[in-house]
Amino acid sequence: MSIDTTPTYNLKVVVQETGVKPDTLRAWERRYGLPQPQRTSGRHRLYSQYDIEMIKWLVARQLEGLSISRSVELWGTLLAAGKNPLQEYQSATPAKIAPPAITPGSTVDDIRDAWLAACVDFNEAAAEQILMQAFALYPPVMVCLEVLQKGLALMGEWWYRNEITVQQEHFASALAMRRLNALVAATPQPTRAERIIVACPAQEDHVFAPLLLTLMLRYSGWEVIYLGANVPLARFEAMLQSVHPDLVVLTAQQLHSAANLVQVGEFLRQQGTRMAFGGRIFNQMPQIRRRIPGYFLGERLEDVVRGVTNILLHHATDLQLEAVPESYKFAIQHYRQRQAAIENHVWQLLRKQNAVYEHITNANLHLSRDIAAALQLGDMTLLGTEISWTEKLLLNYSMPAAALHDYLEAYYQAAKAHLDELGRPIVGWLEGICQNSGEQPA
Ligand code: B12
Repeated sequence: MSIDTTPTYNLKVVVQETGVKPDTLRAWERRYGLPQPQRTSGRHRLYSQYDIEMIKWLVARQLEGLSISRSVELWGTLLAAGKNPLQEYQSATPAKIAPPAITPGSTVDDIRDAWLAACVDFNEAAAEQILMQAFALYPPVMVCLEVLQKGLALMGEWWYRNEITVQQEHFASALAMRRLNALVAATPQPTRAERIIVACPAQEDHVFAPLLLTLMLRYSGWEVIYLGANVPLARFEAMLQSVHPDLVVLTAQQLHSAANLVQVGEFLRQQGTRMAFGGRIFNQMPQIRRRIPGYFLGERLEDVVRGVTNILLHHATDLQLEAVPESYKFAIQHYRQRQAAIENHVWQLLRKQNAVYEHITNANLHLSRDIAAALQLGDMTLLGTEISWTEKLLLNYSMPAAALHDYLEAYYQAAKAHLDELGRPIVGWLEGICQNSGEQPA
């Protein structure tokens, strides 16, 4: 079946048909020579049905993850091989092309709003098309920061407030990750001599930040070895010996994963390798920065390149570390030995109140991780922030906060029964929190 090549349609029709912005179409024509519409006597563009199908084809390839330049190249390769690209890839063309959500003059804020709306609707075609237009208008790092990162932070906030479901949040983060992965995969070869490892510490699954900073550092010319989520300390030595990094950058968004940086930082220091770090939790709890044996890179991802340059090229100043009290170190060991007995005791106490098994298991997992983290970071009051976060979450989801208080009371009784004087920081903190919660109206 041959498609009509008669110049028939003006730019407005093509925009309506394909959803691609006029600026983007003109940019493709200028940069890649595709499509090449005829002109009217008044120099206005006139497109054929074939041009429209070609544009839709290019859009479909981008939705599959190709860059526009690769899509154009693929078009040319197929033609050169005597094939018809429109037939070769017909089945992959999306059934539904979203209407243009972005108009000339759209700001990044408008683009973020449109992307979020498409994600909330589970409309992948629209979300991808909006991103494609955003990347045609703005530099990649700017789109990642202004649309994806800020968009994900908003999604997280809306989930917390029970305004969207966990499925909507997962959908958006999956789309953002896919796009970021494709950008990272297409980064150029390094131009600088230094080599950087980027990773999340153990128990940290949030990989958007480390992946984005991998992109930014590679764009700045460094060689980056990206390790992804949840990297254990075990066998790190072997990696250091084979890779010889100039810097290890670790990102943590939560309290317990931030605490894991203490051990990694100490290990790297012994090995003579520098470590730098950052992440949401260090902005929320600035006091923990001084416990981590590494360089704090700043509060924003935009600060990372400057921070790394400072460490690698201008030899950053010595670290200002604050030691954790010895009593806390003993408390951790003691708590770990007794943790199973405490949790068993909690279960015995709450079983009588018909508590839900999954809730108790979950609560034990989170509280024990946070207690260990607070001890490692030398400040039991850090736990207060985590408890308030959980209280508000329960409130937002109309769940009884009383269940949390009952659980903490049971944990306090169990800890008192199983911990001796070495566990004083833990029992003391639990005692304080139970007394305070008793004073508050339920
Ligand atoms: C997507 C997401 C997930 C995805 C992650 C997918 C993936 N492949 O990465 C999944 C579903 C796996 C997930 C899981 C969980 N998540 Co989550 N998640 C998010 C969400 C929505 C976005 C995360 C993200 O990528 N943000 C992008 C970053 C870059 O944005 P940002 O933090 O605003 O970044 C700014 C600064 O923090 C800073 N920054 C961040 N990193 C770095 C690094 C450096 C070096 C520097 C300098 C600066 C910097 O720069 C930015 C400003 O320029 C956040 C919400 C949020 N606000 O981030 C919640 C959030 C981080 N998650 C949260 C929670 C609770 C969880 C879970 C515990 C949920 C559960 N019950 O299982 C698990 C924990 C998993 C684990 N073990 O790590 C909470 C954490 C709260 C807390 N008290 O710790 C958040 C904050 C949601 C909320 N509003 O409460 N999550």
